[in-house]
Amino acid sequence: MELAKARKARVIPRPGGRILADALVALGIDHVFEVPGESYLDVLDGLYATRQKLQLITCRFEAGAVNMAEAFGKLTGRPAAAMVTRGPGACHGAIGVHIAMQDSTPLLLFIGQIPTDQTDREAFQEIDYRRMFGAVAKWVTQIDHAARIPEILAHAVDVAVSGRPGPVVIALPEDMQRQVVEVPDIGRAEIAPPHPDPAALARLSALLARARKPLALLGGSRWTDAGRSAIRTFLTRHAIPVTVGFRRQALYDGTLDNFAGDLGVGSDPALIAKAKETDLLLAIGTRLGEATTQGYELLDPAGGVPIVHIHPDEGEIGRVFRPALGIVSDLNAFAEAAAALPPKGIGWREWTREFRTVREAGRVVPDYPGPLNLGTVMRELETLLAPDAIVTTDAGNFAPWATRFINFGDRQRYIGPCNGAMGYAVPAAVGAKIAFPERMVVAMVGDGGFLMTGQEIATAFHHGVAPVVLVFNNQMYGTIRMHQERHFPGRVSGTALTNPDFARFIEAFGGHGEVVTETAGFVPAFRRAVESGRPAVIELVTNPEQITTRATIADLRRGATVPKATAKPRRQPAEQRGAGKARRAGPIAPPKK
Ligand SMILES: Cc1ncc(C[n+]2csc(CCOP(=O)(O)OP(=O)(O)O)c2C)c(N)n1
Ligand SMILES: [Mg+2]
Repeated sequence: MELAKARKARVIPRPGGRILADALVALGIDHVFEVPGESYLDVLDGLYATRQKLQLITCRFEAGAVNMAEAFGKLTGRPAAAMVTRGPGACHGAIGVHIAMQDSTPLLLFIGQIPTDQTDREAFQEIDYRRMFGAVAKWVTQIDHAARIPEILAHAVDVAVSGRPGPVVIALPEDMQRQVVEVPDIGRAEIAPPHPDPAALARLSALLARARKPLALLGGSRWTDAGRSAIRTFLTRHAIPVTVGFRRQALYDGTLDNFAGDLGVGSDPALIAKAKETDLLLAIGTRLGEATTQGYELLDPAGGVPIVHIHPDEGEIGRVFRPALGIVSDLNAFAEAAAALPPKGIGWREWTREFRTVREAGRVVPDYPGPLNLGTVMRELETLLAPDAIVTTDAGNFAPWATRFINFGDRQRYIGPCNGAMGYAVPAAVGAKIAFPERMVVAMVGDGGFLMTGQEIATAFHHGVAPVVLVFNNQMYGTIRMHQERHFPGRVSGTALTNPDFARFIEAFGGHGEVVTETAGFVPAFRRAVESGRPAVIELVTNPEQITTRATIADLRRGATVPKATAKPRRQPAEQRGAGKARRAGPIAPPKK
C-alpha cells in the first residue's frame, strides 16, 4: 500500500506521445527507424525528449525503415521499433511486417492513426489496421487510451520476442497521443524461457543411438552467442553433419568440418540428394517451410524418416511433417541441454565426412565463360571479409553465388529475407551498420533489387555509417527470367531491365563507386571501397548468360519443361527479340567508365 502510494507520487502527468517514448526506453528499445507523418507528431515530440536514450533514424522510404528495423532485430534478437504514418506509410511499410513474420523476427511497427472520433468514416488515410495486418502480423492492436500505453507496449514486446518471435503492429490514434494522464512506466518482466523436458532429451539420445545417418537442420531466430556456441558443441561432439535452412547461414560456423551447406533456394543438388538419405533429421529451431524443405519434398510428410523437431512454438511442430519427437523449448536452452548430452558410439563419421566432401566439391570454382568469374570473386571475398563482418543479401539469382562459394566464419553473420522479399539488402545493411557501427557490413543485391530500396544509402550518409554494396548487374530480373526460360524458352516477357550507371549513382550521394568487369578487378576495387570509409557501391558486370551458378540460359532452354503449345512461339514482339542473346540485355546499355 505504502509502496503503491510512493510509486504514484512519482508519476507526473504526461501526454500520450511522451508516455510512449518513455515506455520504449523503459522496455529497452533503443532504436526507432521512421519516416515521419503528421499522424504521429506528438510521438515524434515525445522522442525529442528521449533523444539521449533512444536513437531516431530518419529513413527515405517506409519499406526501408521497416526492413532496417527487421534486420536490427534479426541480428540482435531485440526488437527495434519502426514508425510510419497512417494509410500510405502503413502500406509501404507492410513488406517489413511480412518479412518479420515469415522470418520469425521480433519487430514493433507503430502507425499513426486518425482520431478516434473519426473512425469508420473512411477519413483521410484511414485504415483498420487490425484487418489490414491481421493475416500478416503476429499481433495487431490499437491503443485508444493513453493510460494503457505502458501496459500494451510491455505486452507487445513480450509477444514479439516470445515463442516464435514476430512482428507486432500498434496503431496510435492522434487524439490518444495528446491525452495527458498520470501513469507509471513498466519495464521488462523477467520471464524464464521454456526448457526442454529431460525425458524428451533422453528420448533424443535414444533415437541418436539407433541412427546411422543423422542430419541436423538449423534455423530459427533469437539465437544468442552462447546458444550458437552450445549447439556447435553438441553437433561437433556428436560429429553430426549440419545443414542450415534457407538464409540461416548465420547460425553455424561454415569453416567447421561438419558444415554441409544450406537447404534453400538454389542449393547444391548433390547436398539435397544426400540429405534425403538421412535416417534421423534433427530440425533444430527451423520451421519446416517450403524453401527449406525443397517444396515439402525433402522428406515424406507421412513420416518415413524420423524427425526430431525442436521449436519454441508447439504450433510449428508437426505442422506439415509428423515428427517422431517434438520438443518445445527455447532454442538457447535446448542447445545448452544438448551440449551436455554424452555422445554414445558415433557410427556415422564417414557419413559426416561425405557431406563435407560434397560441400567442398561444390566450392571448387568452374571455368565460367566471360571475363568476370563470380565464383572466383566470391572465394576472394571470403578472404577479404572481416572475421566479424555482416553480409546482408537481397532476393535474386545472384544470391547463391555467395552461399555456394563462401563458408561464413563463426563470428560472421549472413542474413537475408527468408520470405524472398526483394529490396531488403541495402536497408538491412544500413540497419546492421547502425546496430554494429564498428563492424564491416557488405550488402549483396541484384540490379533489380538495388533500384527498389537502394536510395536508403542516403540514410547511411545521414547517420554517418558506411556499408559496401555489391550490385550484381545482369540487366534483368534474372530469377524470373530463369523460370521463364524453363517454361517458355526464348519468350522474354517483362524481365529485361535498363539500368543507370551504378557507380555514378553512389557518387552523386558523395559515396565511392566502382565498376568491376573482370575477375582481376574485384580485389583492388573491394579494398578501395573499404578504405574509402564512405558508403560504396561496387557494380559487378556479370554475364547474363550465366543465369545460375550451375546453368546458362542455353542449358535451361535445352532442359526446359515446355508446355507443347508454347514450345515454338510463332512471333515475338520486337522489343523482346534478342534480349536473351545480347550480353547486356537492356534496350539502352549505358556506357561504362
Ligand atoms: C518485392 C518482390 N517483388 C518481386 C519478387 C519476384 N522476384 C523474385 S527474384 C526477382 C528478380 C530479382 O532480380 P535482381 O534483383 O536483378 O536479381 P537477379 O535475379 O537478376 O540476380 C523477382 C522479380 C520478389 N521476390 N520480391
Ligand atoms: Mg538482375
